[in-house]
Amino acid sequence: MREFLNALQQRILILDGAMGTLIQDQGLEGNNDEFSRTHPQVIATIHRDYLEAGADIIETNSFNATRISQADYGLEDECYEINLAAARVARAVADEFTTDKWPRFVAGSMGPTNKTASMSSDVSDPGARVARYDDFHLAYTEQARGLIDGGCDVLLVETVFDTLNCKAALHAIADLFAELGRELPVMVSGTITDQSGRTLSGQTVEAFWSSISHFPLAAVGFNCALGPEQMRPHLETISGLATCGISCYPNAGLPNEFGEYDLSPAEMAAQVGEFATAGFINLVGGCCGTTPEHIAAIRAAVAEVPPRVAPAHDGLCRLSGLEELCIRTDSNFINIGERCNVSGSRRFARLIREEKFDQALVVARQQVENGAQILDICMDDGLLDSAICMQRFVDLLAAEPDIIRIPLMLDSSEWEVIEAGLKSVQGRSILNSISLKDGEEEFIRRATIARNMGAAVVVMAFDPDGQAVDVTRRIAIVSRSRELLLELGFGAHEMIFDLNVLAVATGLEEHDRYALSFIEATRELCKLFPGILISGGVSNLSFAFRGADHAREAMHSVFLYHAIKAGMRMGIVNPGQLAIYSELDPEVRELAEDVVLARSPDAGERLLEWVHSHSSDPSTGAGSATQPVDEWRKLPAGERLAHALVRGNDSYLEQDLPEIFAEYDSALAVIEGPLMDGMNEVGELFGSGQMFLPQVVKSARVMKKAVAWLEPHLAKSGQSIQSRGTILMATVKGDVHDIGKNIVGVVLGCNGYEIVDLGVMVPCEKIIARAAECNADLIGLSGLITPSLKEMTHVAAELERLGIDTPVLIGGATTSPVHTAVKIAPARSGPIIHVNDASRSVAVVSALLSDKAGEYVKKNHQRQQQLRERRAERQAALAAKGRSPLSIEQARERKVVLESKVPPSPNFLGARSFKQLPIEE
Ligand code: THG
Repeated sequence: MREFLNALQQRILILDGAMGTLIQDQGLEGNNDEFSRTHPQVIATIHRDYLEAGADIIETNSFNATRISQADYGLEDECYEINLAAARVARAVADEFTTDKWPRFVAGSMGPTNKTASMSSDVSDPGARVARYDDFHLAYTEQARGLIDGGCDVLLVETVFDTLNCKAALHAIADLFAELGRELPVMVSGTITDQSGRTLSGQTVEAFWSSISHFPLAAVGFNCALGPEQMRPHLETISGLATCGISCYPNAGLPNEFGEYDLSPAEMAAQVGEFATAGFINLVGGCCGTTPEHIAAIRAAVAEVPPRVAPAHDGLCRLSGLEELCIRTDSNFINIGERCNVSGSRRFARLIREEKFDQALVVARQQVENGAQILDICMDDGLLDSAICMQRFVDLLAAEPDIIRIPLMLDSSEWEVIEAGLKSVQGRSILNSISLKDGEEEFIRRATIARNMGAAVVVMAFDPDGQAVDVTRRIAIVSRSRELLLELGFGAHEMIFDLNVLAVATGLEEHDRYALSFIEATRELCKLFPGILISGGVSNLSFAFRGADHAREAMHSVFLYHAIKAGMRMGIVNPGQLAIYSELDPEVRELAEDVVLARSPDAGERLLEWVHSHSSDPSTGAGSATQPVDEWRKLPAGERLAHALVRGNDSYLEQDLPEIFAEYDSALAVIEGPLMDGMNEVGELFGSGQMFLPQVVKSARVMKKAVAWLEPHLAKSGQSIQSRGTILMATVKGDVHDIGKNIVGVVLGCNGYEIVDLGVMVPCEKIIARAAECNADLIGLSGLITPSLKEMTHVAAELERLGIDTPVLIGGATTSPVHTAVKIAPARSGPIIHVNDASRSVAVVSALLSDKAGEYVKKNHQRQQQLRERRAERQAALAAKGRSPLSIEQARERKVVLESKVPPSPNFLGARSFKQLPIEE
């Protein structure tokens, strides 16, 4: 390796010329690669001719020796041997010529195969592929192994017409090097197919380079398809970018009308000689139509010219689809489109669920049209086969040049899903995300795969203790992750740090400073690590205002205004819904700014009031100026209390409670009557989008006050608030998200339940052990990411195994009634209840802990049974349309029935010899 790299530094190295035409000249035709085994002397002679002409490097006769190409000859299982033979022939000849002063090198030729990984093989299905990443990985592993074992000095992945094929080859080579514990220099040579200046698969030169630049290449360049003249501009471009050597081996001109190449050795040498003086090249040779005479002439032309000196890396983040996206230091904020996310867009989720991928592509296109520069793709949903959906969608995107022009961000909490995406894109994508939450070893493992697959990474500010929510922890986690990535060989431009944009104005005071500390941490990190790429999921910020789009837009705009000033470089946003800070209505801007910058404790509430006073829907006007203030005071006492609860208004409690208590005559009756009615109404209003999270929390606080007032009366009648029940809550193992769980905890706590909160990343055993210890009446499992759904099912199964029938509540962003019914509930016989959101928790919990619990559980069970049946029907209907695979039973039912069960017997058994007859007979 060192010898080769030294030589590359010292002079322009000469590659050989065409092999195929010379083989034909020897009267051989057919499977060229097989001639290394059947006619090694012919191949050796060709190598000798090129070495005599002055080549420093000869290429093995193995261009098509992969199982993909050799399948045409039925030789797919012979590829290792074919490559081994090719390398041995070349090695032996190169050794004949090598002297101390002039080493000759063998480059193992690895062609593109005859298949393409990123283009469809079927006109009626743009997502179809005859060969995929894993097929290429396997084929190239075998090839590289044979070439290395046969004694090659260099590996040359060449004539790359589809960058995805090439990425699979580089990945295979990296894995093989790791296995062998030894490395060879690796070179890549792409092919710009025609005057379009793009590869066959549609990439520009810049995009091509960015897609493979993750690999520490010895050289990159172009060969085939073009003559030197047509290749020049592309060489100039890549020469200005690539931080490794540049190779070039053009055809001897463009083919004439007979398909022959006319450029004479002298003409060709003059043209490539000029590349050398222009300082474009480090290696030069010839492709189709070139002969040993061409190589000799080229050698003479460049002999005295010093090799090109590669530029140092400019430290800029370069991503790509079909085109390059270079994030320059002075680039504007980079918009990453958030809408192709099944958990972030109801519309997109429906389209994917119904397999309407063509319409899902429209969602992608709209974002590009609205200015997205990167597309985030997320298929995380408990009821989808997310990896398949990811692969399918990305494969389809590949056929939409107006969309796939931009880079992708593959967003999943499941590694296989991200991998499925990465294996389908030729461009340089962003992997979203890795984090320290599962420890450093796992972080390193995943980062290494990301690197071998050529992806930039988003690093979330998580660790085993959870999400970083303050400045100090954000900085500590980012610094440590950054250090680990640098050790792994990542450049600073290949890592993007996500500092956790979390929901503010939820009604919980501890969330108030989440945005402000994001902004502060951004500012600090930019000082510590100039040029650091900081990102975040902007729409998370306003989850508490779901349904109030104007307030959300204002919050996003204000947040971005400050975060960008602090140094935030990119963000996941809805590009069609970005308001401009200076054009915001000053009133709402001020309110949103109070919220985002935590400028006053009642900021959230005031923004809420603004939402209500600007709502066209009068039912939303809770507590707002549109509602005549004292109208509700005329209602009967019980209804007044419910109303106060719904409005989160505690100013009349003192006045109303004695009257109500007198009327109902029992504290419990008040709680279970008007108060519960109120909480149920809260649940309904929230569920239908007419109420927002902070109001739910406010209602819960009014509840708490009311219950506190009633408590002495409860005690007097032998009842007590403490006896309302103990609820154990935990975010399950593997998940660090806890904002939702904490809100539910507060809401239930306000309602007199004792909450035992085990925190985040809680293993199943701990949940079960602690539930027994604290004698929990209910167990609440929370989670935001899809792997948590499996973990919840696991907890359910464990409870079943141990014979524990404590009811389990399921909640969190990716959970759903259907998933709970179909996947979690069947894991146990005890009750599993899905709780849609915080506002529903009180109603569910009180029902479960009342004397009507049995009935409630039965109803829940029936409802889940219905959901399961409905889903089974829907699946069957989809299957009937042939859009999703049948079950194995169904498939067996439909098996082909052969007419005769008796196979015909052969005419004879055993060996028989034939007398060879003359051909005329
Ligand atoms: N960091 C990183 N990746 C992320 C996030 C992050 N990926 C997912 C998420 N967070 C960013 N994406 C979204 C997408 C949509 C919404 C929020 C964040 C959203 N959607 C509307 C809602 O839920 O109210 C959906 C409305 C509709 O159905 O159309 O808010 O932080 N690295």
